[in-house]
Amino acid sequence: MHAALGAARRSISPKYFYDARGSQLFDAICELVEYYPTRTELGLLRTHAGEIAALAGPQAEVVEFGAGSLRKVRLLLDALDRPAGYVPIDISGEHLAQAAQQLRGDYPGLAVQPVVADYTQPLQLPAGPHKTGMRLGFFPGSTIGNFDPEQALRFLRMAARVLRGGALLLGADLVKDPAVLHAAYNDGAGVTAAFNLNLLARANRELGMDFDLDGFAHGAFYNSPRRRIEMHLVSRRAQRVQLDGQAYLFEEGETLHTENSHKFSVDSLRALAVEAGFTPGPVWTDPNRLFSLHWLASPA
Ligand code: AVI
Repeated sequence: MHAALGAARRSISPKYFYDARGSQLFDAICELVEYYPTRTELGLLRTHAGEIAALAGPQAEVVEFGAGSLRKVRLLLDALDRPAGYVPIDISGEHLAQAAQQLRGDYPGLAVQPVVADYTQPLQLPAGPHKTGMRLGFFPGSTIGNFDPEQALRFLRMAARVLRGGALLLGADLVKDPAVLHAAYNDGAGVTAAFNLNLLARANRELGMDFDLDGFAHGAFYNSPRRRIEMHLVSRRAQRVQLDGQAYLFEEGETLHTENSHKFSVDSLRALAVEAGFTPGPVWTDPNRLFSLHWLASPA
C-alpha cells in the first residue's frame, strides 16, 4: 500500500480485491445480468464439452490456474473421459483447501493435488498420477485480461512450459460495443462498486488505515486505444489518509487505479499464444461473439 500510494500515478494490483468479502462480491458479480462473461463461458463449456473431451483424450490431468469457480471445472471434469488428476493452483491456501475438499467428495477416483503458489511466478508442479493422459491447463474467466500485456506473455510462456505435450483451455473476453463493456463494470445494483470499494475497507481492516469509504467513488470506463476496462477509486474531495503514521494526500478527482481488464480479438489472443510457444487449435465463440474459449496446444 505504501508503494501504491507513494507512486506518482497511484495503482495497486487487483489481486488485493480477493479477501473473503471480495471473493463473495466477485461471486455476486458473476450472477449479474450485466456481467455476461461468466454465463457466456459456461455456455461455451457446455456446448463444446464433447469436442474438448475428444481433444483431451482419456485420463487427462487438469491443472487449473487459480482455484476459481468449481462450477466451471466440474463441467470440464464431467465431460472428460476418466480424468486422472486435478491440480488447482492458488495463492490462497484456505480457498484451495475448500475447493479440493469439495471435489474429492464428488469425484472419488480423481487424484486432487492442490498447490499453494503464485502462478505468476516460476512454478514446479507435482509429478502426476501414473498412466495419465495429457496435462490439460485450464485458465477460464478471462483472468488473463487482468495482466498487463508483458505479464500475460510471461504467464503464457510459463504455462506452455509446464503443459509441454498437453494443452491449455483458455477463456478470453472479446472486444465489443463499449456500451456493453461499460454496463458490465457499472452494474445497476452497485455490486461492482462495492467490490472495488472493498479494497479500501480491507486496507482499513488489515492495515489499520482510515479510508472514508464515502469519500471515494467507483470509476470504471473503457479505454478504447488500450482495449481495456480500467477501474479506479476516485477521491470525491481533497482528503488525507494515513498508513503507519504516514499521511497521503488525495486531490479531488485523484484516483487509485485498481484494475485493468483487457479485451482481446480472437486473432490477438492467438498471436499472443504463438509468441508464448503454443500452437493454437480450435476457438469457440458464442453467436454474439462476446467471449472466446481457446484450445492452445503446447508441442512436446
Ligand atoms: C476476474 N476478472 C476476470 C474480472 C474481470 O472482469 O476483469 C474481475 C472483475 N472486475 C470487475 N468485475 C469483474
